[in-house]
Amino acid sequence: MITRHDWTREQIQALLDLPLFDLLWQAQEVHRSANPGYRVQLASLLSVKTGGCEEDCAYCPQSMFHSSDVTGQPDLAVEPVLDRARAARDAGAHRFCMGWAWREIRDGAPFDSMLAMVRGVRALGMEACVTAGMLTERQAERLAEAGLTAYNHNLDTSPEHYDRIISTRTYQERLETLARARAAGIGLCCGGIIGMGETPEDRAGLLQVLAQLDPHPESVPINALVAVPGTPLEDEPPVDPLEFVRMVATARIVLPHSRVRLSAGRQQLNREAQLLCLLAGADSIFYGDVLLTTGNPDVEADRALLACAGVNVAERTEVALPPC
Ligand code: SAM
Ligand code: DTB
Ligand code: SF4
Repeated sequence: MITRHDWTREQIQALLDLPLFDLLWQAQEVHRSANPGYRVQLASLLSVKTGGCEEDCAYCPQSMFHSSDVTGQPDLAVEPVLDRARAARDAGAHRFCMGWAWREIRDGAPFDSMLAMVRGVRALGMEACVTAGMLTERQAERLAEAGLTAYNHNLDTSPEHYDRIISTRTYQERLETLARARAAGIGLCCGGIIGMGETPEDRAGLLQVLAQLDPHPESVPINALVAVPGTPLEDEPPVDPLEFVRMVATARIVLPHSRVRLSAGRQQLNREAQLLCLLAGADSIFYGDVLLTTGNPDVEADRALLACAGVNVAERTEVALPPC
């Protein structure tokens, strides 16, 4: 399976516009060839530092610019975070992702705690992912030394649509953060959100920029906007589930070896739409009743979902799935 970095926007747009069954057929061919077997990685999320963020991302309930109910909370300490990681592992998660509502990482005690959390999660035998805004070269190196598997920093949308969503941080700054994490040897988790008033060209534009990253991000979260009251996007209409399926399928074709993660917005998808996403090549879900601040399908429902389709969870995790 050839990995390409030269997809044109028109080519990606043409994929997004294919008759649905042709798109699904292509996506399945790519998925079965690049990632044999339908295996799904279970990733659990925890917000370590919640709310009070200095950025103005229009979708985010954690921004101090918005009047959502999420307010600044004290940071969680190392031990409670590792207790949660252990519980997630025992419930079958393979990856533990931790979020900080920061504009950027600053040196000091909270960063030292972050490093301890990364070391602790790795010692539990799980992949560790951190999302905490911008970082310096040295901070990236220290995270790499602590054993961080991946840094999550999303491009969110196309370069053209971006300025309508965020004014406090540029697209270029995001690309530079990604480059610093990559240079330190950390895997990249980078994706975006649909349902923020973007055009189909913007969706193609996001996937094009992701495909230009060389190597491709190992992990690509595809989020559907969770329209949280009090955020500027609170009145955006819900994403059509088949649009979500199309975005996942196209991501799979353009980024054949990346782990495509069904991320925010799964609560708005019924069982069949989620299965179509898996059929289209999604190979990870967030597993646990909350994402960072918003809801997610409960663990039992997710286990039943995978069991119904006979889908296995990713390699290391040995979870006995209940019968359908
Ligand atoms: N502050 C860090 C940052 O922005 O990189 C980390 C946390 S931030 C909440 C991580 C990602 O969650 C965002 O980049 C965005 O793609 C996604 N996200 C946040 N709020 C969302 C929402 N309401 N709906 C869908 N995705 C959302
Ligand atoms: C990503 O792209 N989606 C996850 C993860 N990366 C960190 C976060 C989704 C957050 C949804 C809104 C919330 O729960 O606050
Ligand atoms: Fe802050 Fe991240 Fe939310 Fe933007 S997405 S407001 S940077 S927590």
